Order: sequence, then structure tokens, then C-alpha cells
Amino acid sequence: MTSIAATPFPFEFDVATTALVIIDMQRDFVEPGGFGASLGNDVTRLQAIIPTVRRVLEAWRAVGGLVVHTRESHLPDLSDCPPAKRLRGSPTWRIGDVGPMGRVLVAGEPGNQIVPELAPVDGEIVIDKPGKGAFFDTGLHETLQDFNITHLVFMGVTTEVCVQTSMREANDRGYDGLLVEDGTESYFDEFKAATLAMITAQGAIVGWTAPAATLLKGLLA
Ligand code: TIU
Repeated sequence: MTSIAATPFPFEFDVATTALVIIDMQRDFVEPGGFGASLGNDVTRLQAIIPTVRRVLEAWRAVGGLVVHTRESHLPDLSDCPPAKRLRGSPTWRIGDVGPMGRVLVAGEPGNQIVPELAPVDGEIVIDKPGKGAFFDTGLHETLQDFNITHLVFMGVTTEVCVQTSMREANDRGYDGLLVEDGTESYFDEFKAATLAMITAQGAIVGWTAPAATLLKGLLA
């Protein structure tokens, strides 16, 4: 059992029953010409966390923990993309349109790939999710149950959208979840801060947060 200092109180977990879940670290969100940029966002903020996410990923691999990567991703015929999602707002390129990195948020396209620094390796689980949450329409809960997972450590983007939604879905399914504070980022400073506060409020109503360095220290102990 590992116990690390966390907000709002120590997070206790066993690597054997904990999965590292890396949300949507794909080119569509962190590189110019993708979905995130097409919504008008500054993607450089998100690129900045890649080295931290990589350090935690490598440490997690070294201790033999289960790794799950997600991608926000739709089928080429967009049959899993509700029109309400595709038609929302006025992005430069809508989901399924051809942008500089291929069709936006479509499986198999260059923009849909996880950034090379964090690319999945053999034995890691890759989940293509049509929604913001990692559990909606993906079978992730059943997969995690097959591996006897009870605890989840989250990183990825964006903090208040796909990461928070996934943490809330996990919480409702009975998992204890920790968010790595500097392993997640938002296009908006204030939304990241508010999300961390919302997760940990009311005695960890959604879960815990801790800096990467604290988690790494716990893994190496
Ligand atoms: N727009 C935004 O902040 N996020 C998303 O659309 N998806 C994810 O968070 N991955």
C-alpha cells in the first residue's frame, strides 16, 4: 500500500489495483490545426504538461501499473457523434471536417493520434471515446473490473472538460480517483483552479489531487 500527501487528505492506493488514466493527450487538443485550436484556444498551454505527464507515465510503467490512454474520437461515418455536438458553436473546422491534421476528431486521422512523447506501448489500454467522459459508451468500467482496479490516477486534458467528466463518472462507479495537479491543463487558468477545488471540496466529494513530484516520491519509496 502506498500513501501520499494529497488534498484534502492522504491518498492511499496499491499499484496492483490502480490504473493510470491519461485523458486525450492527442494532437487534436495540443497542436495547432486541431479541434482545440479550431475552438479558438491557445494550445501551447496544454503542450507544456507533456514532460510531466511523461515522467509519471514512465514511473508508472517502471512499477508495472496498468495504463489506460483515451482519445476523444469518432467513427469515420460520425454515427457516434450526436448532431448537437458537431453543430455546437462556430469552430474553424467541425468534427469530421478536413483540417491540417486530417479529419477533426476522427479515428485513425493524424490529429487523433496521441502525441509521440506519450504514445501507448504494448499491453496498455487505448480507449476511443465519443463523449467527454471516458466511461460513456466505451466499456472502460468492465475492462477495469477485469483487472480488479479500484483506484484511478488521472492526468491529461482538458481539466474541466474531459478530465473532470471522467473523474465524476469514475466516482459514481465507486473508484477512488486522484488527479495529478501539474499533469493536467486547461485552456483557461481559472477553470483549472476551480476544477481542482471542486474535486477536493466537501471531503473529497469527487476525489483527491496531488503534485506529480509527490506521486513520484510515493512510487519510488
Ligand atoms: N474543449 C475542451 O476543453 N475539451 C474538449 O473538447 N475535450 C477534452 O477535454 N478532451
